[in-house]
Amino acid sequence: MIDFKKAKFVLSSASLEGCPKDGKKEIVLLGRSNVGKSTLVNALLGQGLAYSSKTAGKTKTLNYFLVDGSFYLVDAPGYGYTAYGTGLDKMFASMMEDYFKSGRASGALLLLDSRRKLSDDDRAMLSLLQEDGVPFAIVFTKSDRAKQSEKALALKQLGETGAREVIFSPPKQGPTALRALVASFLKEQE
Ligand SMILES: Nc1nc2c(ncn2[C@@H]2O[C@H](COP(=O)(O)OP(=O)(O)OP(=O)(O)O)[C@@H](O)[C@H]2O)c(=O)[nH]1
Ligand SMILES: [Mg+2]
Repeated sequence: MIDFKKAKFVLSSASLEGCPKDGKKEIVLLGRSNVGKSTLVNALLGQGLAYSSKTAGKTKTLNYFLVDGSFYLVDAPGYGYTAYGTGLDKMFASMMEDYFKSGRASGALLLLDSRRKLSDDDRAMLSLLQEDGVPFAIVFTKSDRAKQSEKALALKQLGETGAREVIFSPPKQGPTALRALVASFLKEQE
């Protein structure tokens, strides 16, 4: 059993070179800016280690959290945030492409807003995950703010993605299902 609450922040890096080199497995959180990645990291870890903000573009680096001394949860910057012009998104795209090519990710959680249509960037990220064969699950965030009809629509637009599982967050039963999902990605790669 992984003790998710036994977690610590390890490092931030804006490039692959600065990422940990100890070969521990990694689960990465992906999604547009402000979708709730850092918030989900904190929910998984049961503590406020990752910085979340009302303002989009808060996370600007790959942030590594070591969980129970055994694997890394990686909080990534969001895409689709244009306040810096397209430069940031280009940087994000090349950094994440490098990241996937490196084969570092044992699994990914792709976060989508329960109330919004899939953006072109969301679709591009789905394609990237599929092409690179990274096992992934979809987490629909902000479901506490979504109407039933919006949730139904969110599911409908997914189609065939090859996602392992689709979870609405925050889940009613707390982080248990999300933790089990992360554990299943790690187990598979043993
Ligand atoms: N109601 C509600 N608000 C949420 C949820 N998840 C995140 N938020 C809020 O959404 C805002 C953005 O959350 P973050 O976790 O910072 O988003 P992020 O994806 O890390 O954003 P970037 O770092 O900019 O890429 C914050 O104000 C959170 O409190 C949720 O499930 N429900
Ligand atoms: Mg963030």
